[in-house]
Amino acid sequence: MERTFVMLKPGVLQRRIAGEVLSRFERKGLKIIALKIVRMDRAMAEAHYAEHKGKDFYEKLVDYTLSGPVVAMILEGEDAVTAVRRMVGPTDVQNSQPGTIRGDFAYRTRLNIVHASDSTAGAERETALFFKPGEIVEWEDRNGQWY
Ligand code: 3AN
Repeated sequence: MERTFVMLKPGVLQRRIAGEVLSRFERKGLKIIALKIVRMDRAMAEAHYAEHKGKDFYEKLVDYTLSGPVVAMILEGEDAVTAVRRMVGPTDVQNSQPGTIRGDFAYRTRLNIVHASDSTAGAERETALFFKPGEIVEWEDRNGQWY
């Protein structure tokens, strides 16, 4: 089963909408196998957003990421990377349809509330940055026939 990494950005805890966002992934049928609140340090934020270093929004993006704790998680499901990206919606919030997480909760692209891995390789890299192997809990899915 495929795994993906998701991070709810600092605005989510500030706005008290972590439960609402998390419940969307659960309702869809994705399985939470790791979950924690993390206060990232600068090295971690820079590693996470290394591909954007040098872009005009990079410094503000890193500052925003460091402005408060984030909620990090690993979700499992069939084609989880693509499924979660579809639920999250496009990066540019002006293109995010209502019904997507960004479309429903975000007004600014830089504050687009959620990060989700864009590939299985990305998911593995980001998972390693946030989680130790012992923090990932594999559990038996007794409702598997529903999903
Ligand atoms: P995504 O998060 O959809 O994979 P990326 O990886 O291109 O998008 O961008 C990472 C983060 O950088 C976005 N979540 C967003 O917060 C910020 N970002 C990307 N493009 C812009 C932009 N043009 N202006 C401001 N912030 C941006």
